[in-house]
Amino acid sequence: MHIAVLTGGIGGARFLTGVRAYAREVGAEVTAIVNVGDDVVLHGLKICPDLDSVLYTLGGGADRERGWGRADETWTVKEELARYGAEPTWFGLGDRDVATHLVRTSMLNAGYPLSAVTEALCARWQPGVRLLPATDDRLETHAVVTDPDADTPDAQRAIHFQEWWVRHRGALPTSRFVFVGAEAAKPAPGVLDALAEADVVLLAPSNPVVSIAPVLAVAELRDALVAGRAPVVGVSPIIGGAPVRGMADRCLAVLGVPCTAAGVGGLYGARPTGGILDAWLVDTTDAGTEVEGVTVRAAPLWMTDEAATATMVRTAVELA
Ligand code: GDP
Ligand code: FO1
Ligand code: CA
Repeated sequence: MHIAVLTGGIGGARFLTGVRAYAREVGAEVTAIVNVGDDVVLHGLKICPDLDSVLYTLGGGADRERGWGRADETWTVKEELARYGAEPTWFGLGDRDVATHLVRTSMLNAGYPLSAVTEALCARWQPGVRLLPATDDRLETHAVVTDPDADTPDAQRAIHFQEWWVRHRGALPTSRFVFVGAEAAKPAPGVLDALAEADVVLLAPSNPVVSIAPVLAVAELRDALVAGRAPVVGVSPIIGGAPVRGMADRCLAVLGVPCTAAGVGGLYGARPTGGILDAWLVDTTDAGTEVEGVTVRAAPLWMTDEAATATMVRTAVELA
């Protein structure tokens, strides 16, 4: 059996530990197709937060509390950069993490595509699943915000997702998100094959607006998902009307979508009517949720540990 998973960072990484455990039980192969919309170049270094969250989590090197970056991290580079006044000071690169960005940036500068670089990083971390960036091409999430510091009131400008998320904590008046480069972006090598070979496609309980939507913004990827033979099963990141962690509520508000399991299910939509879902897994708290044209099932969706998460994955696969 082949399982393909569309995923973002922290929530997706945790979900993938359960997918990996389930896959080991049943002898399945797993390909994770990871969001790159969060990626950014800072201090000359290419940083891929979602790929790294997945890599470190599956490789046993993640900081469990923080969710992003390395365990046992130190911050000398960050302190020294601040002493130079090197901007941005609002984004912290840990010393261990910097090594990853140095290796990645050197390889990219030498001409390797991101997918090849990711494969090289996996040689160290042995994540136990195949990790593919959604695309090797430039695809950056930007937020169109009303700039509080602008001379003209109501002046809109687009800022990088990291500035919106980390610096402003998603609190600026925001009219929309744009996925810069998405029109021209092609799926990375292996992505279309993974979708074609998949017996089931799972949407991790990742942020639908800024983790899953940028992946689906790659038109050929979305088309392959929609036209594919594999059933598509989504897992809700929203439980009882709130995100389990993070700011999905702020992201959904920008789209005018209710922060509920039904709201996110409706945003993804049913495959026969232009959406992507065949089935939608919601938490037991949200039992009774209905999404038009989609099979909805309720099961415990708290990813408290690997075993609970693997059980949740089994339910999702069986729902297919
Ligand atoms: P990010 O890219 O680092 O923001 O991480 P993702 O987009 O992959 O995942 C973030 C989402 O994971 C958030 O919207 C959370 O609500 C969701 N999430 C985190 N923990 C859990 C959990 O235990 N259960 C469920 N269902 N969702 C979770
Ligand atoms: N998130 C923060 O809130 N503050 C940071 O300083 C920060 C640094 C950082 C460095 C590397 C990395 O891979 C991720 C980092 N994150 C940081 C997390 C990241 O900005 C977001 O959580 C994700 O992009 C949302 O998926
Ligand atoms: Ca993300």
